[in-house]
Amino acid sequence: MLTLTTLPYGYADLEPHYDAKTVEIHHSKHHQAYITNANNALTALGGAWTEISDPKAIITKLAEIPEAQRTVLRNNAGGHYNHDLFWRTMKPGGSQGPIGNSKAAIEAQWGSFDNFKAEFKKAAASAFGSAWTFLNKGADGKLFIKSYPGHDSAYMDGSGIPLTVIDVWEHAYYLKFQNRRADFIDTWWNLVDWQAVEDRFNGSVV
Ligand code: MN3
Repeated sequence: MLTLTTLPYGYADLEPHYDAKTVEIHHSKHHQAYITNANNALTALGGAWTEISDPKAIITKLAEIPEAQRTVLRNNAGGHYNHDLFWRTMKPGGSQGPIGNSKAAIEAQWGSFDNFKAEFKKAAASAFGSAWTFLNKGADGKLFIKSYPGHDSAYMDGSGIPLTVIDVWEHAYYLKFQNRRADFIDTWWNLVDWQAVEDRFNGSVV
């Protein structure tokens, strides 16, 4: 069964960029609800399905899931995975910017970090409704920015490996930013853990 990941920082530790109340509700209520819903679906399937503890084992094999629970697991195991990635690629105080191989790949793809940020912000700001915007490493090794609806990701269509992600569902920012999603995106850059992105780019953490 899936379990809620303990955050590697306290709820208030992403302040002043990400407020403690939103982080607490987002993790302990929203993220937890996806896990509860996914576990209910795994229980309904029974057998070996209840032994799965890694959401990636679900979202990379959706076609193998019996149809009766496929959509609920797509939405909720996807929600668990995406939130984990969101939490794990932020850190208190953030970091200076891209490093190493992922930095070189960003510059090769977009010319500069600033150009990449502008393209990423454009994608995240314009993603319709409840969505996530990812930086992915494609199967060909090239980086790409893509927004996905609901809790989908590149793992679901096999197009690549997610490196980092911003949650732009309203619950991710509404308490502090209300309708100003663009301001939340601007603020999120202050928290991105580029060492974590580099580790994922290099394949040491997927
Ligand atoms: Mn969320």
